[in-house]
Amino acid sequence: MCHRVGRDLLSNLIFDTNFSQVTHRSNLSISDKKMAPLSSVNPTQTVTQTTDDPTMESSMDSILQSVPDECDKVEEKEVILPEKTTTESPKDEHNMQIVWRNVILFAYLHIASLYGVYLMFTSAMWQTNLFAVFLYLMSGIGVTAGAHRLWSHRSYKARLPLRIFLAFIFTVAFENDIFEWARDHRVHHKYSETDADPHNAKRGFFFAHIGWLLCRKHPEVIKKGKAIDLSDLMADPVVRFHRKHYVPLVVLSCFVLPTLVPMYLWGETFMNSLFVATLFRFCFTLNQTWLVNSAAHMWGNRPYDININPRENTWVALGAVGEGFHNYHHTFPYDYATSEYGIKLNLTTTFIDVMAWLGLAYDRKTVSKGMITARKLRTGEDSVRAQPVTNGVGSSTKED
Ligand code: ST9
Ligand code: ZN
Ligand code: ZN
Repeated sequence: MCHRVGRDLLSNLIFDTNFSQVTHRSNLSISDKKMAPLSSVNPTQTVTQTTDDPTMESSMDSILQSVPDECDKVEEKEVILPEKTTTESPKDEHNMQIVWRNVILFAYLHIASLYGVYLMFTSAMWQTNLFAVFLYLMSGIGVTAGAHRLWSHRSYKARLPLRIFLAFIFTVAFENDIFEWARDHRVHHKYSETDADPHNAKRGFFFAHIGWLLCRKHPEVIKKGKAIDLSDLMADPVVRFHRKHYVPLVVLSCFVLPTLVPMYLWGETFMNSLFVATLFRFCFTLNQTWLVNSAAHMWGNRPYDININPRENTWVALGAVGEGFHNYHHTFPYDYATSEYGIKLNLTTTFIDVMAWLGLAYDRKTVSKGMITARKLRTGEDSVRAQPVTNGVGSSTKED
């Protein structure tokens, strides 16, 4: 009884339990509402529009030229709009189930991290603090250049040694195995901000940030996720190995090695090593990643597509080694730079460029300036403010 009351209270406090489908346009301003949203177009209608559908990426590949020393420029093609989930239930029938093990572990991690911050300023050696920053950046690049831009979006290709390296530094971040991360992320793009989105930002900041890891997934996430094509992931032996041996790999890479290195290389104490280089660094990296799901889906401008909630957020981009340009990224998910501005505030893009220079990365996909400008004029917030729209944003079908 007590347990149930506590659970209900907690879920009401931290989660918006209303799962019912909210349209993509529910929080737009009055002037925005004059526009016909792209998502309202009949899904079978053919329009000139790029798609977030990750399953489109294999077909995008076929329209790309392979230019080894130059980025591929993606030109707009006629494609079918991605399916949007139609789970408009008048009343939510899903009963959210809190996973108390995760609540306790994440609560402990955050409290331990506060102690880590205290130790950073009071007793840790400067080498340990620097090492924590180094691990945050490296594991962050493992998330961004590896799980995100390579495995989830296939926005460039990587040779085997680079894939192994990316898998290793990604493991330091402990954000699930590559397959699981990429699967959830593809579902996030395809069904963004619906019940089928694992971290649906329509359910509030807390849910999008960490709450989604504290409860069982909405059944729609699993149902829609099972229909996503993931064959390319399992075809990669690095992904298969990573999934098969994930537990020992993550224990070693995220916890054991980061704790032992400062102790054995420069004589740090066990406590400083554990709380600064391991627990605080891990927690900090997680929060920087989660901010892309929460803050960058809520705060910032929308120069590319006002019909979607993801935003351009410079602060998030700074902490997430280049991943805060989220309105651009959801509009052009196959661009390896995840931004119109290339390497500006984008450490990950610099990393991939250096790897390309070394011959380890190739087939980097980008979007042409003409296509970006055309898209901004058609669906970006500035164009919408500048022009009264009478016939919906989708009225133009030719952009370049
Ligand atoms: C973490 C991940 O933090 C962070 C990801 C962030 C993504 C950000 C993206 C933004 C862009 C990139 C920016 C990067 C910036 C980086 C900056 C760095 C400085 N489709 O999962 P289960 C199946 S992880 C299809 O248990 P529950 C599944 O296969 C943190 N199927 O669901 C299984 O089937 P079977 C560390 C799916 O029970 C069954 O469903 N990790 C899908 O609801 C059950 O799966 C943790 O803390 C799908 N999408 O539990 C672990 N999903 O039985 C946390 C699931 O046949 N996770 N299935 O095998 C958990 O404990 C649980 O997953 C749960 C849900 C409690 C959350
Ligand atoms: Zn997103
Ligand atoms: Zn993405």
